[in-house]
Amino acid sequence: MSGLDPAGIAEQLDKAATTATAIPQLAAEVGLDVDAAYGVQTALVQRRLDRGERLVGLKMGLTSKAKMAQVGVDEVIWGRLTDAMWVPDGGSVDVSTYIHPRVEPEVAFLLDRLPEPGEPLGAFTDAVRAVAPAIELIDSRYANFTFSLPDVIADNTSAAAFVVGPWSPVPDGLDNLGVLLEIDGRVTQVGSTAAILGDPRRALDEGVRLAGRHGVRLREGWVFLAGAATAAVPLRPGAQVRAVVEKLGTATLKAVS
Ligand code: OOG
Ligand code: MG
Repeated sequence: MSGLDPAGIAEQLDKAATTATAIPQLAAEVGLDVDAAYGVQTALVQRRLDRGERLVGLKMGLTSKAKMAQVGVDEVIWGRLTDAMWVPDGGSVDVSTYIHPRVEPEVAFLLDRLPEPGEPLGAFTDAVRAVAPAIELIDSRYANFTFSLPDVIADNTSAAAFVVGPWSPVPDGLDNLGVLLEIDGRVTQVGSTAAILGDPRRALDEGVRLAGRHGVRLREGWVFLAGAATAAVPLRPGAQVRAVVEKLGTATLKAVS
C-alpha cells in the first residue's frame, strides 16, 4: 500500500493485534507524521469501540528516560485504554494472544473531575480521587518491537492490557516512591516514581495538554496510566508478575499460554 490512508492503516494495525501477527513499520513509507498518526490511532480505537468496547481511560508513554532509551523514541506520547484491556488484579493473560508482550510497572490515577490544561501541579491532587500501583502489558504490533514516533502513536502506543492494584487516597508526595518489577519473585527492574517526568502528577498535566490538542478531554472516572518508571521486560508463559510501588502496594498478573 502507498499513500496516506488512515482507515487502511488502522485496519492493518487492528488485524495485527487480533491475529497476533507482527507487521512492518509503515510511517516512513506512507509519510505519516505525528498529527496524522493520532488520527490513525483514533480510527484504530474506534474499530474496538465499534465491536462494543468502551473507553475507560488514557495512558502515557515514554514519560521516563529508561523507556525512551529502551525503544529509541524520545517524545512523550499518549494512547487510549478500553475495558477489554483491563485485567483484574491477580488475573491472568494468555500470552499466545500477543505478538511479543512486555510488562512494565506503572502508577495509575483514578480521575475525580476533569483536569484543565495548564492547571498548576498542586491542583491535580484534587482532580485525582485515588492512586494505585499498576502493570501495563505492551505489545507493539511492529516486527522486532521496533518503531518510529508516528508508528508507535498510530499503534495506540503499544497498549494491549493493564492491571490496576488496590486504589488508595493520594499520599503526600508521589515524586520519590520506590518501584519494583518482580517476575516469579525475583526483582528484575528497580526504579522510582521520580523517573516519571520528575513526578507522576506531571504526566497527568502532559496528558491533559497533549490529548487536548487532539480534542480529547479526560473524563471523570477514567483511569490514567502515568507511564512506566523502568524499562519493560518480556512476558514469558507461566510468569507471575508483581509491580510494587512504595506506600501504594502491589499489582499482580499471571501469564498463561
Ligand atoms: C511504547 C509505549 C510506552 C510507557 O509506559 O512508557 C509506554 C512502547 O514502549 O512500546 O507505555
Ligand atoms: Mg506503559
